[in-house]
Amino acid sequence: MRSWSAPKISRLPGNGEVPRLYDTAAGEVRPTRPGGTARLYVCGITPYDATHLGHANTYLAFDLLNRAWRDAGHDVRFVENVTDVDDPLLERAEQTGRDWRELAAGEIDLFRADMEALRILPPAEFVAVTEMIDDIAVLVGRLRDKGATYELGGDVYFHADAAPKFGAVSGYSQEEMLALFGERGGDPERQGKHNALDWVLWRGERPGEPAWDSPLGRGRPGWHVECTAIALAELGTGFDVAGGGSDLIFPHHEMGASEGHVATGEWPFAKAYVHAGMIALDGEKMSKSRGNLVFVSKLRQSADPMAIRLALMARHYRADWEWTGGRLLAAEERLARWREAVALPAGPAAAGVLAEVRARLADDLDAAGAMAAIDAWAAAASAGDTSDTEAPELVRAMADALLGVAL
Ligand code: 5CA
Ligand code: ZN
Repeated sequence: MRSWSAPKISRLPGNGEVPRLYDTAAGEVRPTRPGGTARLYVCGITPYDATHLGHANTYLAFDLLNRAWRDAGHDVRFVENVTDVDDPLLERAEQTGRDWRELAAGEIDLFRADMEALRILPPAEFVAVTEMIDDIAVLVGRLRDKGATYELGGDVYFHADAAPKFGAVSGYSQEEMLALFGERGGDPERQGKHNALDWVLWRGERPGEPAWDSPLGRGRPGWHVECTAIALAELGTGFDVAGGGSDLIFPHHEMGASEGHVATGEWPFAKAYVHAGMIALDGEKMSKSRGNLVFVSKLRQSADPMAIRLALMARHYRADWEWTGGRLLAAEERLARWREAVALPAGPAAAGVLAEVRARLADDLDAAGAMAAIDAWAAAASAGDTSDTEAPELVRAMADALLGVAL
């Protein structure tokens, strides 16, 4: 479906380093080794409510990666899904008496506008699950042909025991998996399953729910297999990074990786699993189900989207932290200092600042470290160090190209 429009990216002299990233499956920071084109899959929204700052922080993390790869001279093929048919969306539509398609379409529009305002580079393919039902059904059929599935009450389940690498992404214990599966949309208690961790691939039609014809019978896809099918169709197996928030480590990325492995016979499904931290409000993870949300669309009525971007980047993408108004104020002050400095006719030479910004970002996307380098330059420029007339433009270009901040 339609993506959103791309901001123009300023050109910079030379190239940055290829970024190193913390891979959840490896448990350490590792070099990324993309081929000519880096392949990135990021798990998109379930569009039953507006984009909140937690979502924004996650998409911003992968935007920094996208920009760093491009700066290192790679093309980037970036794919993002939208879970436009799933239980929470259908439940919200039911509660509010709205058509689920209309609800999703409105929230997806708002998401596009938010991403554009935050200057997130758009995906090459922005794919709704409802556009991929046939591909998903074919993938479930392939898993069935491999003997990795069974039927239960009209639904098709994946046998966790048929996946030799199950557990390799999260590294979680059986107890942790069971607890998280129950909390995050799974059904460990369902009677008749072979293993409590088996998950649904295809959900047979229920009265009042949307359903599609398929060789598996009428129904709709389970959650994890949608992302596996979209990633396989758009990127192929062995792509560079699968990304999302840390709440997707288990079950979503674990189960998706096993589906990809069993379907293709190849491992790893993604070379790295990269996860952003959880943003909280009032002491709890921001979540649509809890309702403790700061919406990006609301916040940008009174705040410069570039200040929102800076406020989010002030903390490392993997950190869990709490949003406060004070963070936005600090970011607004920083934005004003940077804007004042780049508007000067000259400043201290900035080639070293560019090298430092690149080095910080290549080190697992240390945006705060990169921003500190620009802070130091801006302070010196504003204090009257005016040896280089080209420096303000170079700093403006690096803030734009690497941090996505338009000054
Ligand atoms: N549609 C699925 C992924 S296929 C989904 O998780 N949708 S979501 O709308 O719930 O979340 C969208 C993205 O935002 C996911 O990557 C999720 O991990 C991330 N996310 C959700 N809540 C937060 C939060 N409080 N802080 C940071 N990231 C979050
Ligand atoms: Zn996903």
